[in-house]
Amino acid sequence: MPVSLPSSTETGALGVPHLKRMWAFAVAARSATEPSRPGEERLDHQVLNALGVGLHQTWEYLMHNASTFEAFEAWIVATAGTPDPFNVERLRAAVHREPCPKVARAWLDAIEASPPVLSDADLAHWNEHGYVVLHDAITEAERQAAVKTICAHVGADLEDPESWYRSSTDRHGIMVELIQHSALDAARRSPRIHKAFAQLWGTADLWPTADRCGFHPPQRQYCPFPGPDLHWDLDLAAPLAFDTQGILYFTDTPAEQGALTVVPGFHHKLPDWLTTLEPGVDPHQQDLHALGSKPIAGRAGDLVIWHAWLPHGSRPNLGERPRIVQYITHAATVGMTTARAG
Ligand SMILES: O=C(O)CCC(=O)C(=O)O
Repeated sequence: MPVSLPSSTETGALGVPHLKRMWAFAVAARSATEPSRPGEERLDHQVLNALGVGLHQTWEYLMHNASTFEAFEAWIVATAGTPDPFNVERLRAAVHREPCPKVARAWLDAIEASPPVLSDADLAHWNEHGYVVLHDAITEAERQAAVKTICAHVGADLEDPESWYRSSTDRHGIMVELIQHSALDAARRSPRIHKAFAQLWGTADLWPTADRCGFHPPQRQYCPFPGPDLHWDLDLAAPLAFDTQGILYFTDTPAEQGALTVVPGFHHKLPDWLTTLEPGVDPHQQDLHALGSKPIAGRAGDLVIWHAWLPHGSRPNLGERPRIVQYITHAATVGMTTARAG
């Protein structure tokens, strides 16, 4: 018997659209009666970003807890605070396919009218190579606060290499499950970063992601590189849609210090390349480095933005210092048509 899910417009005590539908989907999926919801992942993600909760964090909770919808709403408030009414109203309008609320529209118009932060040369580089570096994406004080916060969270003292390898339930390889912190909100709220993504998407009507951080110490004999090696975070079997990803370096990151690695220019090639694979062959199992991978070195405060169609990953840290980062991108409001660069 197919499970019927509530409409995205149905809300609970928090007044947040789509949340009840996500919860009902998770409950059905837990009892192995997963209803089909093609193409809803972007809306899921938009709602979670607006609430400041992470995607993995939320599904982890939903798949193991959340016996009632009220419990799910209470978990959101306990995890990320009471939803910001500005975001809730913006979300509500988007889900109801209504024009953006006036106050939000004025804020987005101001971002669109602000001077570009990516030059014509940056945009030409983006078009050709599929990645671009925004220097001084955050202030020095914000960078220092983020380093302090991440180090404290993983128990690392930058002057004591022994302390860089402490295990914790929040550390998954080089990823750190730290999302809700004011030191990380600085980048999410930054008009400079918002503007860079607005230039690439062709609209400021975007949502910053509530994503995690990274702490990637130098490789040791008993702490080998855990990955991720080159991959995509896309469903390559589904129609390909434009998307961006980003990594904010909080420390100087020379190429050998575990820098983000991409295959430049592959956004031009991916659709054709996929058609060259025999049916049933997994694109991820190919030698993606052989496509021409390149580490993207950067300075502390650089934000590297890449086209989601590029194979990308990290690499072993063969340097002397840990690489410390925040993952952040902006995604367009679901249903919006955009005039993006490239
Ligand atoms: O941390 C890195 O360098 C790679 C990040 C990555 O693979 C991802 O965000 O999907």
